[in-house]
Amino acid sequence: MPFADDVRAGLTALPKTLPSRYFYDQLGSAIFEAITLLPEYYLTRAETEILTAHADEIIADAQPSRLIELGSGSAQKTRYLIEAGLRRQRNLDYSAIDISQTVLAATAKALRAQYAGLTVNSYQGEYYGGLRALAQANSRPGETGHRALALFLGSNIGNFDPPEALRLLRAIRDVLEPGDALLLGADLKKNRATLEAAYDDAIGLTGAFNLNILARINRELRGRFKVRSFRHRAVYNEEHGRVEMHLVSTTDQVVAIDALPLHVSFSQGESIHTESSYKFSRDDVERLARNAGFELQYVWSDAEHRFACHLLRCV
Ligand code: AVJ
Repeated sequence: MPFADDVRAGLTALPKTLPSRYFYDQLGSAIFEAITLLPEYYLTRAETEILTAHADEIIADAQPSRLIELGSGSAQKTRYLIEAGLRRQRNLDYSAIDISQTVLAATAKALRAQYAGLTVNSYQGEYYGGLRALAQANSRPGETGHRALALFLGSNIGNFDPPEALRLLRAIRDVLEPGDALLLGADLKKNRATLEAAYDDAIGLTGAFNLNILARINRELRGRFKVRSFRHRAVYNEEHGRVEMHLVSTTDQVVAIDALPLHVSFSQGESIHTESSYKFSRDDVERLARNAGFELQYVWSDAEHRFACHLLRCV
């Protein structure tokens, strides 16, 4: 079981780590949805502002007859692009890749009911598996003139270390053709106070989001974490250009995880690194794009220049 294997690997490593993709069980996904409403968590609002203002322009540049979204979730922000696409042409294909079958089914149902000209295809899986399934379903040798626009929004790219981000963009590039494009949403580098507040909010939702990974280990792997004996820490690591989230042990303790089985020792102040959320400059995105086989063509930003959407053209 991947969760068990990854928990074992992360908690026996030094320093200790847990992969941030395991935040998103049913409770974690609900907490994340709530985080997007926090005053401190500006990312979702800034990206929505960009898509509200520029969807028609983005669609005019990309001219897609097909949208392919990685990590679609409820596809709330995607609707601006779907509606712009359907203003340009009567019919549009939408392929959604998401880890959650429940979310995919609900999103597909809602989108089909709302948009008559929209064909919805769902691919359940993690990004790489979803891209592979999509590529297999869409081997259309010889077909031309049907441009695709891939969507990777929300600064979800930020959770990948640079080599992994490059590998993922290359995998996206591999399912696209020259002339197709990728719209990449990325949170921008900015002052420490704004970044740290976004990941350490006043009412403690982000702390709950972080601690839930320990509660999930307790639920799914018969872990015996005393969740109250860890505290949430968020810090901007400027050298690496990333906000790090940690869970810090407030005491010396040994935690059993019965389903593995495993005993994990913590000293007081020792941390588990649970998430990196990379922040980008325009040059960072340009370099990443070029190395993955894209060319940075346009950048749209919100009024306060906190967040940017980048149109990357396949070369
Ligand atoms: C969904 C990965 C973009 O890194 O900002 C929110 C997740 N972590 N608060 C981010 C998250 C802490 C979020 N992403």
